[in-house]
Amino acid sequence: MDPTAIGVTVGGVALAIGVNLYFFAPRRAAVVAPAPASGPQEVRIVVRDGYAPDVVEVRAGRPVRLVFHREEVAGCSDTVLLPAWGITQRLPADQDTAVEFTPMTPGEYEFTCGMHMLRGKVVVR
Ligand SMILES: [Cu+2]
Repeated sequence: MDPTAIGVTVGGVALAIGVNLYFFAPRRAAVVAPAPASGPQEVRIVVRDGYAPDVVEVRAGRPVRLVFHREEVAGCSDTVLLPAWGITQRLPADQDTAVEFTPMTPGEYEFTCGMHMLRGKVVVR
């Protein structure tokens, strides 16, 4: 390959990586819940065309409180399911709704909307 072809190839690859980072990285960045000396590890999650953040990292053996704030009226995001902890919770629009549980076993646990289209996960460490 001549230098121009190499330049175009490298540029194209860099652009592809950049586009992927732009679209996927922000939503995949895990938020690590602060672990206070007492009280639950709390994380706020905005619900609008998905969950933001959609990956939440918490510590095992301590209570967790996820506060969902649903910023949309339509769609099936009106219910969130955390099957690992037997939680099915309605999320009224434009307000905070908290769910609480205590994860005991490290692993990755999915949470979804009522029809399993919107997805997020709790990473327990
Ligand atoms: Cu859904």
